[in-house]
Amino acid sequence: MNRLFDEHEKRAVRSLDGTWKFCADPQDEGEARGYAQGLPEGTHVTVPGVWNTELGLLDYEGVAWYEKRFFTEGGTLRFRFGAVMTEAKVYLDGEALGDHYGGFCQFDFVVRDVTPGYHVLTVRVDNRFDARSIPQKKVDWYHYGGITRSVSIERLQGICALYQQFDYTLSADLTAAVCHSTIELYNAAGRKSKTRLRLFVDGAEVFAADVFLQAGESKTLITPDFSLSDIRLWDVLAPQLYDLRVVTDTDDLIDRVGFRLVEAKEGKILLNGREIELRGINRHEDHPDWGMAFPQGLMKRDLDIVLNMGCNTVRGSHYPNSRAFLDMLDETGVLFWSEIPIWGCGFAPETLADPAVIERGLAMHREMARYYYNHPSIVIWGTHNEIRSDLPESVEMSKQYYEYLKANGGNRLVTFASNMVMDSICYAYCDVISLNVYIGWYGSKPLEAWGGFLDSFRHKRAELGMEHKAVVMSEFGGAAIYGHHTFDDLKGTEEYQAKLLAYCLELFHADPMIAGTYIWQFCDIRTAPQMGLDRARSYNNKGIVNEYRRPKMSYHAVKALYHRFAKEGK
Ligand code: ADA
Repeated sequence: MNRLFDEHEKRAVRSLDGTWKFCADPQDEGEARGYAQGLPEGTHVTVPGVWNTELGLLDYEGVAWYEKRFFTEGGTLRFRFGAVMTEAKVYLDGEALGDHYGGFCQFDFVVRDVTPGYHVLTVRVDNRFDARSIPQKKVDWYHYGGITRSVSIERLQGICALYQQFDYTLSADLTAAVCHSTIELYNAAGRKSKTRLRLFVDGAEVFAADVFLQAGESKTLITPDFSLSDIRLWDVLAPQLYDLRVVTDTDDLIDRVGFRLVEAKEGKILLNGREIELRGINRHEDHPDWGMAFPQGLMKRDLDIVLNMGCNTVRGSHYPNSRAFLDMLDETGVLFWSEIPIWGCGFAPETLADPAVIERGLAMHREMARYYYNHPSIVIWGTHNEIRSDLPESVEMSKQYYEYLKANGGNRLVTFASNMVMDSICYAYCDVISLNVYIGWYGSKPLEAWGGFLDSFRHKRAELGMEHKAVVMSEFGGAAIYGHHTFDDLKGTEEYQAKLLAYCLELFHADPMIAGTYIWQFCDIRTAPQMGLDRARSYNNKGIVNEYRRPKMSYHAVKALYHRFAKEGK
């Protein structure tokens, strides 16, 4: 399932996870052949999953069809997909329900008057690229295909609560909050209906009203402000979650919220009024046997490793992560940076300036901000990664995304990961400056060049009049092939990687300009030569654990340092 807890007690939810019929469609003729009504041939695969882990399909890029037969008691049904990579067209008994673009966010379709009995759900999945794809074909990870997160059917009855966004403002002393909630209602019944709508926070009723809706009507209701006192703050490694429950006569929607305040002031990042040093790591959701379709046990294992290492934050490079993982972070008090898959190296300047591409990325930000809004763990939104932010073509995109997230993203800092360190013209569009720098790995500069780099950037920041903006080292690191050791200081060995990371971390920790670090990267990840990058083993080997989560020397080096930094403070 996509969450760690049941989102409904009243609403009937049927999981469609499990075995689905599957058929690759390399000639893209399934529509003409009537696959929407049901697949005539094919094998079986597991959903959630990626097709690339099926034998013979590792590098299949194209169209594929999925089919699931299910039983329902009928009525109004909501078909909910956790994520489909990359484009999905969904059909019920051959009738198109709609489509969705973008591989990392949830979407759903509501269908009325479904008859009781058996039905066929088919999904046409397309993971090909075009000129406006996000991401573009060239990426430094593996471009999988498939239904990668859970699918479920919800049976909607009467007036239902389909969505809730919870907003709050904390008092200056952080002990009280003024809150309101935005609730989207839908009448699934075939006639005008009335319900008693109630909102509970941690079991206490904070709002109630009678609501009337016509058959099939949708309505957004914003509750009046209400106050909560004696707030238990959600904090780093000290999470306090409040249960949120919207209840109607026939339906309910359960979520959670945590009260915390994140700020960037005077070159520092503050959580709940205290300066925090981000001790982080970049993590791709990738595993050789599962691709991006992570079972929860594996997410938990990754999180255990991250916590054991002394991290207090994870960057979800380079796309919105599974909500079950975010639930785990909410529950453990680990901070999260969430971004959309605009991975700059693949984008030509004219593509970045293309209004259709900007709009497609904005739609992804809208979805991310909407569905991830209530997660307290998300404290940073990332607008894009390593685009040519030194060029005027990047300005409009940066500006629009920044302004959108500031207005609609809740209490979060907005940033972008810049590799145009000295030359970016987009630093106006971030609250925190984030730098991706690979001194000691790419190019010929030795590790000792880091000190000079930090000083140059300090001057640059002053020159830009941005000394009030905190600086985060959002990427740095180097590759090590697991098990490769020498007596010499060779790039590619575990020894060199451990030395590089320890050198950088000590330097950044001692530098008052640097508010935090995200090591590149958590685990070795699969890459694909045909996507334009040629990596040893066809893996990006900069993980501090390998792809099976076996620790390299650097893991132990980072662990010792991050635990020491946690004790020392910045
Ligand atoms: C970039 C990029 C990462 C990864 C890294 C590397 O900074 O953002 O996704 O490709 O470089 O390993 O070179």
